[in-house]
Amino acid sequence: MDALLGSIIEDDQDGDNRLSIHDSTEVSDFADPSSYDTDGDGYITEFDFFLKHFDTASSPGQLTQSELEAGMSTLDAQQLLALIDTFGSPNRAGYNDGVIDQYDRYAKIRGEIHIAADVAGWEAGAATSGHYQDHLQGTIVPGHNDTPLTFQSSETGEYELNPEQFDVSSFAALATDDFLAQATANAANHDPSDSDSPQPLGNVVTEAVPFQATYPYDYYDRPVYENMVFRNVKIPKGTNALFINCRFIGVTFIETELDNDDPDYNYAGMQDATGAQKHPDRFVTIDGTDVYDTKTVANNIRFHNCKFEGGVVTDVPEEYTHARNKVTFTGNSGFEIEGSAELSDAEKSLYQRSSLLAPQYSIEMGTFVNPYDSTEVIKLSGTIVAGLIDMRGQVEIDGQLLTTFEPVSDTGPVIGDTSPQFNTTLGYFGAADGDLETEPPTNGLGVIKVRYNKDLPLPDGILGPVEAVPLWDTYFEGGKR
Ligand SMILES: [Ca+2]
Ligand SMILES: [Ca+2]
Ligand SMILES: [Ca+2]
Repeated sequence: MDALLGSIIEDDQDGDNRLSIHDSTEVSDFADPSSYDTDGDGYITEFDFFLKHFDTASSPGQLTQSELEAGMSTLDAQQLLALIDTFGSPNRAGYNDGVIDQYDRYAKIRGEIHIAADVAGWEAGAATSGHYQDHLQGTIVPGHNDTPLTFQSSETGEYELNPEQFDVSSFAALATDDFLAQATANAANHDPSDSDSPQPLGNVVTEAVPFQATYPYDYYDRPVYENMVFRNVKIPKGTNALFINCRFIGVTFIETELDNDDPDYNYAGMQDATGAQKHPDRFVTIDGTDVYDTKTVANNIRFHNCKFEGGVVTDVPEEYTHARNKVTFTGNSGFEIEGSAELSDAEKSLYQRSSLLAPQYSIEMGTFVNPYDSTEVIKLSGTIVAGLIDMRGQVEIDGQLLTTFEPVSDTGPVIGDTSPQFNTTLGYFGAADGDLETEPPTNGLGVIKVRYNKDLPLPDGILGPVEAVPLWDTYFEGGKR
């Protein structure tokens, strides 16, 4: 694999991180290039070496789970097989047939990558340095006649979305109902003999943030709301709740203080595992008042086993403050918009466009510890908007993912030259690989799929940019034609 990467760095001409056996420059290191093309797709890729490495005489040309187990744990083998065997369209050849073979042509990305920076910026930048391929690995398979990788892309500028471009006021206006009144009404239906009934108010749990992280940076005392139904609800600042097995209908609007650009905002009120204050001297000033605990004005929420027949929308604070403004989804949480009996057709299409609209929020999805637990599967559809997002375990997104936070050294929450620590994380990485929150679990890899749906309209509340394409044939002046 190291030799292949070396050849790609030296000889790949088009940036797709694979070597075409029909391009003599790309395969100049190989005496007999086609002999390395195990899957017969005309390219030498990681996948060819993977197929060859694990294949045995027991089922030539096909990798079974037991063949993979020669090089990894049973759970890793199970999940890697599932990941590669079930990517893409269920109608493709070789889909979910229980083996990995030439039909399961794994690629890291199918489509195009556009990068605003130039190559020199990547190769000389403090965050990366060296060859960009050391940091951007895996086969890219573009569509027919498309370009796999474009540096200095003007398209990234055209479609750049800043937090200021999101207007969530129409959603806030829909969330008319009082949170505590709804919670109190739910709790009134508590039946001590029925554990599925709404649980009484007043239960509190203390948990780490991020939840289950090996290296949490804060702890919260969360009020627990269990087995409840909420409708068009506005969750007030400072609620910091844990919702278990709750159903949310319509818009769930999460309020937070907008004035959060003080560098101490993340730190004021931060606690250690014993509950003691980590930075008792830090505070921020909001509307002329000194606030020593910003938990009281922000909202850090966890939804466990919750279903949403509608959208989750947050206020858009000035700055990204991941310790304070965070929404975490765990358990079997997901959106159930299409089949909802509660929503009108117009509401369904509204929330399908905007199932999660959290422009400056930190979003955490999935589990840090149970990558292959069937009770830990998150399913989302539509356009997901977050400040930054971390997805671990088993997550499926059918739609698209937009993140709004651009980390800049010594600006806002980014202390010093730590901008690479503010990233979107898909899957498990250890601290040595730059994920300072956790270490990979020992029991598997997880399966994350992001399937872009180009037909999906962007969510309401985006103020721009809009592209108008003239359809000349549809307009004519000057009488009969
Ligand atoms: Ca190539
Ligand atoms: Ca190949
Ligand atoms: Ca297969």
